[in-house]
Amino acid sequence: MKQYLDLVRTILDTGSWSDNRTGIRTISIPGAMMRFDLAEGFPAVTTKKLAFKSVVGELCGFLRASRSAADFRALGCKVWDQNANENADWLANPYREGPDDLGPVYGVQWRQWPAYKLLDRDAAAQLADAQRRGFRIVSTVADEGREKVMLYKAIDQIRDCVDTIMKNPGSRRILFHGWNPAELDAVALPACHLLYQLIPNAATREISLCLYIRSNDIGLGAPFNLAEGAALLHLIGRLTGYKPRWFTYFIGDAHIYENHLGMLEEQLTRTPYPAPRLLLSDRIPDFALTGKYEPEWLEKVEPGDFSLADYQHHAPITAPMAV
Ligand code: THF
Repeated sequence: MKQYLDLVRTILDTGSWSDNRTGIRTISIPGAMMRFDLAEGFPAVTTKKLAFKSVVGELCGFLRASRSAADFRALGCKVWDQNANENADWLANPYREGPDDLGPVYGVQWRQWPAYKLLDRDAAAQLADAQRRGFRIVSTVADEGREKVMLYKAIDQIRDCVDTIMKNPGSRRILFHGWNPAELDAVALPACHLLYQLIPNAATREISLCLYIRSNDIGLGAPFNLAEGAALLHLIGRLTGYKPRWFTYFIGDAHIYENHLGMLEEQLTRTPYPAPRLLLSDRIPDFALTGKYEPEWLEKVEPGDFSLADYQHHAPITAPMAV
C-alpha cells in the first residue's frame, strides 16, 4: 500500500487547509487516483490494522439494502452509529424514522433505486413496455388537464450489473450509482463512494472496477472503501466467473482531518508489508467451476464468507471520526 502513503504525503505537502460541515478542519487536494492490480494482492492498509470484519459487515449490509445502523451493528460494523444518532442536522430531519435510521443510503439506492414514470394513459405501447420491465401502476393523476398514469419500480442496480456481465460483457454501461438527487434531503449522509463501474473482459476472463468517491476521509474512510470495493469485485467475479484484476480508485476531494495528523504521520514512519490475499468461502458458488449462475448470493453472503490470508500489519492505531 505504498500508493496510500504516497497520497497521504502528497496531501500533506501540497494541500490547502479549509473549514467544512464537521467543524474539524481538513487539509485537502482536489482530485487523486490510486490503481491496484488485484492479481498481485488485496489492497488492505498494512501500516495499521484494517478493521476488516467491520468492512465486510458494512458490505453485507449494503448488499441487503440496510438503512439502519442497528442492522450494520448486527453484521459486526459500528461505523454508522454516529451518523445515525449524533448528527444534529439528521436528528432534526423530518424523514428520519427514529433511532438508528439512516434513510435510503447506499444499499437502498444500489438495490432499490426508486423509479417513477408518468405516462399518458393512451400511450399503450409505452405502458406495455414499462410493465414488461417491472413497472407497476400506482395511481392515475391529472397533469395539465390530461389523464396520466403513474408507475413505480424499485431498480436493483447491482442485479442488473451482474446480469449484464453474464449476458453482454462487452457493455460499457455496467455501473451502479449511489447519488440519487431526488433523495438527498432524506438521508443521514449523501453517498461519498458513489459511482461503481464494472469492466469485464470476455477474452481474458478478468473483471476490473473503477470507483469514484466525491469526498474521501483519507485517514479512516479510504482504507475502508478500498477494501470494500476490492471485496465486492472479488464477490462479483466469483458469481460471474471472472478473475478480479484492476481496481482504480478516483477521489474528488481527498482530505485529511486535523485530528488524524498524528495517526497518519505515525504511518508514514512505518514500512508497508506485502499485500495479503482475499479468500472467499467455498460456499459461495464459483461460476467458473459450477457453470451455475446464482446471483441470489449477493444477498445471502455473510461477513464470515470473507477472510484475509497472510495479512501482516503494523500495530493498530485509530482516530475519531468527524460527524
Ligand atoms: N464520515 C467521516 N467523517 N469519515 C468517513 O470516512 C465516513 N465514512 C462513512 C460515513 N461517514 C463518514 C463511515 N465509514 C470508521 C471507518 C469507516 C467509516 C467511519 C468510521 C472508523 O472509525 N474506523 C476505525 C475503527 C473501525 C472499527 O473498529 O470498526 C478505524 O480505525 O478504521 C466513509 O465511508
